[in-house]
Amino acid sequence: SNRHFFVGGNWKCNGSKKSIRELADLVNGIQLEPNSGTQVVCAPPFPYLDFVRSLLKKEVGVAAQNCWIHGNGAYTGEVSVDMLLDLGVEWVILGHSERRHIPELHESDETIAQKTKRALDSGLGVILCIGELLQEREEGKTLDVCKRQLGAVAKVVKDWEKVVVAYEPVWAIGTGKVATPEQAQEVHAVVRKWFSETVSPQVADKIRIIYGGSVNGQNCNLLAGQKDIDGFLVGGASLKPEFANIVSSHS
Ligand code: G2H
Repeated sequence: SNRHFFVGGNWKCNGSKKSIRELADLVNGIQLEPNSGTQVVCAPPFPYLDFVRSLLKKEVGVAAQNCWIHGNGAYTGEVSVDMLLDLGVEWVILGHSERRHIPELHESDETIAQKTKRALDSGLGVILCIGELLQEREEGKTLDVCKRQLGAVAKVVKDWEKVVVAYEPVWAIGTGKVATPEQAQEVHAVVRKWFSETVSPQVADKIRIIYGGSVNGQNCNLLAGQKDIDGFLVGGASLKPEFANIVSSHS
């Protein structure tokens, strides 16, 4: 395809100034094949965004892991899209399953859709995460759940140019139980078809659909070889040297 491969490192709630300095060195040292077009983005916790933007070479993007649904104002404890832009942050991860499903957070489809709209309207790129719980997969609801999560966003977002969709089956996240290439490809193909039918064939052809959930240096190559897998969102392995192998898995 003509879609540029996209690899995000979701550092989640991890890191210190010391460990992050080392990780930035590692990411800066990744040699991308000239003309590969592969896009690499790192997502540190909020307090380290400015530090990480200053450490990483400019070809590597920086993403926040969340953003506030409204603008600046009397919203104690929140971080606005304007602040992210001011720091030179280019992307935000929204709808991560941890934000959807951790009981203390419990973000709804509608909240995630409104955050996505605000981020896109301000010029940020959005890594929009979708995916089913184990129980939903066992009940045969995987595709319905993904379509419902995307549908909420499609109600308020018309321009998908700066969206990357991350399919992350919740049962595969941080469990070491990676989806098989066939399982992932099946969902990615249905998601692309959904875009073709619901948004437009042009958007379906262009949009990157990346896979997340226990991706590592061993399993990345077969996944990357699937027709509709355009990259990865990497958690645990993005904190380790094998992140370099994952970035290079697309050959
Ligand atoms: C899924 C993924 C990164 P991990 O959450 O978004 O994490 O690779 O640790 O399963």
